[in-house]
Amino acid sequence: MNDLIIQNIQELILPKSTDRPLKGRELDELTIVENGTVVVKDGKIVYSGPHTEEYEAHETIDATGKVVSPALIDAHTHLVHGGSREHEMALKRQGVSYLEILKQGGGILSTVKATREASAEELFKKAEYNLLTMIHHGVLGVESKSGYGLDRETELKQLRVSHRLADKYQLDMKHTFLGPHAVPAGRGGEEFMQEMIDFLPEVKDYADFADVFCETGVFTIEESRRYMQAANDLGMRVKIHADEIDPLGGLELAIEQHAISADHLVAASEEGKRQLHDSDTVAVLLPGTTFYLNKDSYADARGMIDNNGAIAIATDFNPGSCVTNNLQMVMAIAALKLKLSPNEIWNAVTVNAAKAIGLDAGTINTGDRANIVIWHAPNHQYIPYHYGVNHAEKVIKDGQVIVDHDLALK
Ligand code: IZC
Ligand code: ZN
Repeated sequence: MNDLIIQNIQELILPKSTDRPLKGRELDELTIVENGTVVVKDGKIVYSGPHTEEYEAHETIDATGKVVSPALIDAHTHLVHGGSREHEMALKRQGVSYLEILKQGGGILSTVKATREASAEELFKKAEYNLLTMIHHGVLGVESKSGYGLDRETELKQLRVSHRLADKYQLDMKHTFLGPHAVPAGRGGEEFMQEMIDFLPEVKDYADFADVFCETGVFTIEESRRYMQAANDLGMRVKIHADEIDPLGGLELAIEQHAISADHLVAASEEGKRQLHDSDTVAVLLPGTTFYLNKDSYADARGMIDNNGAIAIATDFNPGSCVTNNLQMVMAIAALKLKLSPNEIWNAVTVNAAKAIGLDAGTINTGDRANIVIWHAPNHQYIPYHYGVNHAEKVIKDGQVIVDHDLALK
């Protein structure tokens, strides 16, 4: 006997199972079954496809008028951090830029101070609340970065908190070391970078990826290259915050270093975008950040897709440049500002997001882990359309309903 049948699904979204990220035109290909059925046993998908009465189960959920999809994956977050930066809103209103705030010792450096001062327990509680918010919004796969310590002790504190969350909730999580996230006050970039490189052999036991913020006034292309090479030599996969604000050639460096992903890419060069053609490096686009930084120009998602690039979309949730952990909101911004089609958006937050962080997730085909969302929405276009609110009605992890939103008032 099976455990669960989800029946009468108005639209069942089935991204393709694949070994490689979906690229170029493949991103617009998505199977959407009308009147679908999903069958689950022992936490795994037994069947997903057109309506059938062939299966029996202990429990049935009627999804008439609803959309069902794989649980979402948030492939870029700064989940574990101390404090918050609402005081920077006033500076932003006065036109002080993100990099200017950082230069004045604020921005990332103000979160570093708060994160150093917070106990592991305080960091855990805060990150747990934010993670639970993500889960309530339909996310069951998360990448979580360090980077607010800039010293051994605090970076490890953040990574341990991230692991504790993954263990407690048995989630698909990946942990990323982002030691070179900013240059601490009074230090030189090159010399601090060497300290982070020397730290890699120890950090390797705690982190799946090594990441770096390559940006004007932060780390140069040369410093980033040395770091990525050192991580690659140790057998760590690499990521890079690339071309977020200024076009430094971070995308080309990511491809050269076989990065699993290159993230941001708002200012990526034409040459970098051209090189995506023959690369499996996933361009992780973070349009919620462009929105929150009040920029006019967004990443050239269409150009990247035209060049046969692989793209994913993520929140970049962090206390400074993108203060939302609602990936559905970012799906709406991607529709409007990146001009992605609904199919491209769904692939970008499921299967391709999983590829960007080396997870085997984002699909609900036979044999897959039964991580599923039932959406209070009549069709798949509706979710990026009705923006800023939560459409996830039920979140199912390993076949168990762990979130069940009931709007009836108490
Ligand atoms: O705290 O500002 N861009 N790192 C690079 C960030 C944004 C996070 C932050
Ligand atoms: Zn980031």
